[in-house]
Amino acid sequence: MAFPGITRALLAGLLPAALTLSLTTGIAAAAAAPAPVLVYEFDADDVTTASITDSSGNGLHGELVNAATAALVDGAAGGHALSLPGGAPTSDGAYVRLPLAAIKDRTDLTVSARVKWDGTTSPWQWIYALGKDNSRYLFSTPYNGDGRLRTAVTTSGGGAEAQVTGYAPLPANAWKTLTVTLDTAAKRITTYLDGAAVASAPTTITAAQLIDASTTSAGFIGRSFYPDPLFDGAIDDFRVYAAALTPEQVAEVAGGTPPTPTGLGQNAFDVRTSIGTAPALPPAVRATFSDGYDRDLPITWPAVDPEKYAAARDVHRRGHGRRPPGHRPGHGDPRGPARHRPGQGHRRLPRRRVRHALRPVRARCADQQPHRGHEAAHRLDQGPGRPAASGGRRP
Ligand SMILES: [Ca+2]
Repeated sequence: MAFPGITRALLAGLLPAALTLSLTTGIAAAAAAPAPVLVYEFDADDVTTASITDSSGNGLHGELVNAATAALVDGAAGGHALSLPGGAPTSDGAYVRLPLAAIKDRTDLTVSARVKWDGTTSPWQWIYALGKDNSRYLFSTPYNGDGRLRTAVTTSGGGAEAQVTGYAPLPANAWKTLTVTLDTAAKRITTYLDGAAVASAPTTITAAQLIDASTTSAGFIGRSFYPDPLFDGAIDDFRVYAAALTPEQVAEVAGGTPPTPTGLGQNAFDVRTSIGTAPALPPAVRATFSDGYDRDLPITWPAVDPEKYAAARDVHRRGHGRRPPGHRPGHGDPRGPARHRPGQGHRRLPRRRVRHALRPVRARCADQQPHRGHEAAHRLDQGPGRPAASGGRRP
């Protein structure tokens, strides 16, 4: 075509996609979870010894720092849990230092703990910190700067974090099982709450990259690598696995029946793309769950037939090869995704063509019932140059 840049700009349209969430066969029978490399149950511990017993058999005992301010309290399921007082990082609040072998030479990782956060909303209390320092770490906080549950991993400081964020804080004053998997095969980090995935993010970081040759500890329970407040609450059944547990294994470790989705927060999506570029279909949809904590439900989309987003090219190849004055090609346009901008040159083109090219059509869930293990089908059967589907609206 004569002016591919123009074409890309003008034909950027909202591709319709019909999203169908379909019931799949459900959760497969769980293969037994691998043995953890570190388990702190606190049941047999005496905080005056300043040592936390690893019951995994691997001897990865923890060091209880500022032990005088720690206490043993009732555990999540009988026995004891470790209560930490919180407070300023410069205070004498207790925390646990983890032995280096917990993460040294590991690739995949799962961290799981039962957590009873006291609900003090000073942000960025880290439940645990795995890694070297404030450049290389993996952590979870019940309450970030936006008041939300947050897990993040980085090897280049805070600006390079892969972040997994919940829709609310970790529920406080109740035992909750928080599990994080670092899956280097899937290249994802995922946070689970009580055995059900909250959200995930892409990352290529491995456990081994969280430390280097000069690192002497695997990090902490109850303390951040930054000067953040100490964790205020109780911890029980703290586990590290040298593997990324499957969703079924995470649910098994959490115990009980995981919360289930009860409704979708959104059942329609606007999908916009440039001609010739596969549309970025939403990877997940916010859903309500039976425990009252919203989570992301991932959507698995099949590949989109390239013809579906290439067809509209013909519309503007006919009679619109002249570059409008003042127009800047949409590809690489610093103003963001190409779309019609009145008064910036597109108006010189026949209005009907432009309007049709940019008519938005909403993607819909044909089945609004959320399902665990959901897959989605899309239907891109309505080019931008044709009338919008029911529910469509103009920009
Ligand atoms: Ca316990």
